[in-house]
Amino acid sequence: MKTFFKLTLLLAFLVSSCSKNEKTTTTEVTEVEDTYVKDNYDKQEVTIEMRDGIKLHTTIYSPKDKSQKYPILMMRTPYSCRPYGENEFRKKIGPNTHLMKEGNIIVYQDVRGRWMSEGIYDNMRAYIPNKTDNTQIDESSDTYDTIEWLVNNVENNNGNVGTWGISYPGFYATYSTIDAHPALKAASPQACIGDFFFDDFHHNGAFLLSYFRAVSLFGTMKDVPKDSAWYKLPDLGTKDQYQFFLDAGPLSNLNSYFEYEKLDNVITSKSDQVDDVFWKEIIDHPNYDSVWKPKGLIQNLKHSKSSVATMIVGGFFDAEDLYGPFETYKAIEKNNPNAYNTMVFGPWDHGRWASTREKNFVGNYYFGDSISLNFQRDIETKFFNHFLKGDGSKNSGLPEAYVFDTGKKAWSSFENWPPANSTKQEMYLNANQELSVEKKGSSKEVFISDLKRPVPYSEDIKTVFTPRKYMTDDQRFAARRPDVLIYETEVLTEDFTLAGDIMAKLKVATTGTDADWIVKVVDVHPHDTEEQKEGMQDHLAMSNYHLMVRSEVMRGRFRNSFENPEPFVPNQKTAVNIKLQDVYHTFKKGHKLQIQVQSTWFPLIDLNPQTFVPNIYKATEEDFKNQTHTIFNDSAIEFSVLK
Ligand code: PG9
Repeated sequence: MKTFFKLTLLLAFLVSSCSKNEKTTTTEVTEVEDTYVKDNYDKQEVTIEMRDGIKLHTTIYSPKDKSQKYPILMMRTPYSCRPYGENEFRKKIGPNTHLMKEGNIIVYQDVRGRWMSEGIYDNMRAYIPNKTDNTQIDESSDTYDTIEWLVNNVENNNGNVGTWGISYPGFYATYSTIDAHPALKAASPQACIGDFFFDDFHHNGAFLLSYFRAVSLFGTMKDVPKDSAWYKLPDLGTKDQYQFFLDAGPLSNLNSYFEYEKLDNVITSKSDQVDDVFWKEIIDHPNYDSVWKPKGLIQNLKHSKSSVATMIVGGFFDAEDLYGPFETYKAIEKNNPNAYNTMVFGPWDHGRWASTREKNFVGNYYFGDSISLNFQRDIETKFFNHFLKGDGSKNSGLPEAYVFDTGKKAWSSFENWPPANSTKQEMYLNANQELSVEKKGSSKEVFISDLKRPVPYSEDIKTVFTPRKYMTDDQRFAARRPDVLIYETEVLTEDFTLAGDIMAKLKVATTGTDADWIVKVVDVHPHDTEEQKEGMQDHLAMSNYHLMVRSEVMRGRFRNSFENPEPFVPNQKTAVNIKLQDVYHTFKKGHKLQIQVQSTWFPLIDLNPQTFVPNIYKATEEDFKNQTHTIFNDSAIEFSVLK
């Protein structure tokens, strides 16, 4: 967006938000009677025919008050429009209760192949550019055909459409901007998946074993509409997922969980190994290849229409989709510099900005009151009203980048993200656990990576559907292990703010021929901290709390290419660069900045055999070997520092 507009927006927002800092009371927005929707909205269930003849189930909630026309707000979802039945009503509808109470036409749609819609599902269905006939369909064409039907058939609509969604629904909201229907005026992709090789199921090629139970939710395919679940989540029979997966050994030992007894109307992968279509994709395609690449949406944002105003929303502690929202915002900025494209990143875990709770925590860590509630009232509602009910100009009164400093616990508005006054600064991983701007002599640290005792990613004994809380967990349990190297600054004598991404430029060696490298950025709190302890697990204390601010893994075989993995040469010094997603965090005076480096992170991610094999998903017990790893002190961490 042009600088003039950015300055205007920033000024307008600062004025408006100063006047609106009054505390949102819980009663103001969250006391919604269970029957509010039923009392104030009519419900229709229709099937909308797509250009190739497939019919998609669509639920329409329209305000009973017909005294005015309303825009259409739509969420397309793989998670169901439930409850089904025209006399069954959701308790809340729309992005938030303000937009529900003001009156909008709220639409939910089961995407192709899911729940009550016809067709066959395809995870992250690849975009087809330059379609030549009606048999060529994707989520862009399905959205276009749906909007065309809605604006021509739903009574009392004002001709403007908005899309929104969190996570997978966020992916469909991003998709709606590609070859967008002219009635689409606004889209808010939130925690939007960008690419399954970097979001959710994989991080830089490592498989998120912590997503194991989620695979079947998306890999059990059906070919008829279903109003109840046709899939089942594997029951591991224990709360101790660390022990379960450690005992399970190689991933191929888990295939049996994806052999489904014959289920009606279920399409299987017809393979000799597994029935689950998605699990077969995962285990047969360990590299970033012709299966994963076309499914990545970021590359296709050059086809986004600049006529659609976008507000990308994410949480700095989102364990599921961080790559997606950051890369979606940056890709639209790059491809459509004149589009209205903004971002909001707050102190949230996955989707928490939709919460109506007064107090905002992520795991053990407290960030403040009414953060989500104020976002819903002052940002999200304003965005949609401006573009769907207002003049739709670029003068929305909202900032370009509205981001929460997770150290200071306060919002900032920037004209760009990353901020123009954020500059790169390197710090070296020196001897004596010292992290400092100068490289001191020549040294190295060595540790044994023992695959029978991998570093836990969390102290919690819990079998998850997907990971969440660990993103702000205290990292002292790891810092005190011999196979986790730590490097930290002196106690800071002044505030030190990071704003932007972090690049770990490691120089490593291993006695093996493959290895994973994990880097964590930790805010070490003073022993006498005043930080709030409320809501913290009993075995923890804020005194000396090691708050994880950011973390990431690089599966070493992919260090030079995600398409073509390479072994390490044993004992040869090798460069491994790991990009850690953006942060906005002030390490306050009296705190320390700590870097942790390790090679296992279990069972967040699967175990690397530490010997190079063609496909880790098909590795055997014999491939898994303990190795000794080395980190040299010309390893540097490049920070984006706000001056
Ligand atoms: N991105 C989230 C997810 C995707 C696939 C499996 C499990 C979770 C989400 O849609 O919530």
